[in-house]
Parts: sequence; structure tokens; C-alpha cells
Amino acid sequence: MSKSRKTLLSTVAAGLIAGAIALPASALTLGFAQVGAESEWRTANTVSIKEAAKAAGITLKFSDAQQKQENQIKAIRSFIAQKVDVIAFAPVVTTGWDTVLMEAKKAKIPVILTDRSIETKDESLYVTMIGSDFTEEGRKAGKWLLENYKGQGDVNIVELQGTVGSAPAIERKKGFEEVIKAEPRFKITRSQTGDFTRAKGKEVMEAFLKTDKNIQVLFAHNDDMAIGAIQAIEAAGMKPGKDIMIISIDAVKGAFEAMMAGKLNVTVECNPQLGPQLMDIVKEVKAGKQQPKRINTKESIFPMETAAKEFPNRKY
Ligand code: GZL
Repeated sequence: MSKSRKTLLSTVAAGLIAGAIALPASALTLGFAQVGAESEWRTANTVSIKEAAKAAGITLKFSDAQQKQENQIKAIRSFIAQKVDVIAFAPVVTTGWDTVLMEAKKAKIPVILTDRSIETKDESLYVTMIGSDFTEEGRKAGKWLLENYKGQGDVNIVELQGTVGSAPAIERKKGFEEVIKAEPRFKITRSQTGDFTRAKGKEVMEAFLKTDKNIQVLFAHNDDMAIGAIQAIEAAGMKPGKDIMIISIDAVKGAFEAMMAGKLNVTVECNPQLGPQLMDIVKEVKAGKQQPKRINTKESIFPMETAAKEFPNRKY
């Protein structure tokens, strides 16, 4: 091999090792382990990730875990075996990740958390987490209720929680309760998981209504469960959005349609379009650029009165 060729090769190798020469995006492979396809929000999140990977020229290996942690762990192990450049995933629950993330660390594959966070003793197991501040979403829901509830006397609230053990379920509940405790007449009288799905949300709301019709408010951790509950409330001969005030989170199209029909009172936005931001971070991580441990997405709140005007702008 000629001297000049040797010099060129050693320069490129040194550059790659130093991270100074970023791999072209087309050479990058991202393994993404998605929660599932349980809600409109999740579907929109998946579309955003797939479209953004394509636009960024990043090869995407995608897996759908059907909301099961063991399937996400299997997918991460498969990405490690395939030696992908970066692994990203939305942890279905907050605990039980240290072992598989240690395997990724040993394989020198950086891990990015999206959407949901994890509890871990070793924060070096992931580079950064991109997602919403779920506690703030719960606070926004609570604040809107205290500012907009017009009735007198006790306010009995039933709560449809998200997936048990998931960051959004834990943190939305925490934020909501933190705010309503300022007004003791607002009480959560029933609370059960609807696992973020329409079917389960309807089933649990039916059970609530069977034992107790003295309900003034429903707080649902996502729009899909709220939409399921609306069906149960109507089947019980009551008017959703009027007899029972409904407060929800996500701001998906289905929520805007329910608000325009007068059946949902407000939805707190939780932005699923994390794809472009994720792909930028994948490239930066591979180029060795430092990342903050937490990157929050910006979000709003949409009451019923704003639904018709905002609906044409909605992308998911
Ligand atoms: C929130 C996301 C939640 C949505 C649900 O970022 O994890 O999971 O609120 C989805 O709709 O199922």
C-alpha cells in the first residue's frame, strides 16, 4: 500500500475514533423499540419516527412491543446483536431496564429514551431522554378544572389512569393531585387503569357508572380512554361534557372531534411528533456531541371553545 494511502487511512481512522468525522447519516442504523399501537397518540408517534428517519437518511429497525416490557427487552437485545449504531425506545414502564441497558453499554451502543422516562441507579445507561413533562400536564389539567368548574358543593372526580407503572400514569396523577388538593371539595372518589386504550376506558367507566352515578368530573390520562368513557356515559343515558365534565390529555384529532360535538371539555397537549428531534440527536450522539440528560417538548392546552379553530392545524 502506498505511503499516501496509508496516511489517508490513518487520518480517517483517527477522525472517526475522535468523532470529529461524523458518519454520513445514510451509514447510520437506529434500532427503535416502540411501546405498541395502543392509542392515536402512539400511532402518530410511530409515524413521526418512521418519516423522520427516512427524511434523515437513517436506516430504521423498528419493533412494536404490544405494550409488553419483555418484548421491548427482546427487541433491544436483537438490536445489540445486529450491532446498530444507536438504540432508542419509549419504555412502557419505568422499572426493570438496568440489565439490558448494561448489555447495550458493554456493546458500546448509545441509548436514547423517548416519550417516557425510567427509574435507574445508573444514569450513564442512557444518553438523554426526549419527552413531555407529564407532571406539568397533570398540573395543567388540575388548574383548568379549578378555574373552570362552575358547580357548587362536593365535586366527585373519577380517574382513568394510564398503563400501571408507566411514567405518564404516575406523573399525570401526581401533578393533578398536587393542584386539586388546594380545594378539598374536589375529591378523586374512584381511580382505575384503562391502560391508555378506548376499549378499557369504556369498560372501566361502565363499572364506575354501575356503582355510582354521583360523578361530576372524569379525569382521563389520555384521549383514547376519554373517548371510550364518552360511549359508556351516553349508554348510561347521561350527557358527556355536560352531566359529567371530561378533562383529558394528548390533544389527538379524536379529542378535537369530541370537543366539537360538545362531549369533551378540554384536552392538554402531549406532543407525539418527536421524530425529527430524535434523528438530530442520533446524528449528534454518533458524532460524539454532548447531550443534556433531559430535553422537554413544548406543549399547550385546548378547551372545547378553541377546538373548531384549532382543528385544521392538527397534524395527528
Ligand atoms: C405520553 C404517552 C402516552 C399517551 C398515550 O407521552 O406515553 O402513551 O398519553 C399513549 O396516549 O398510549
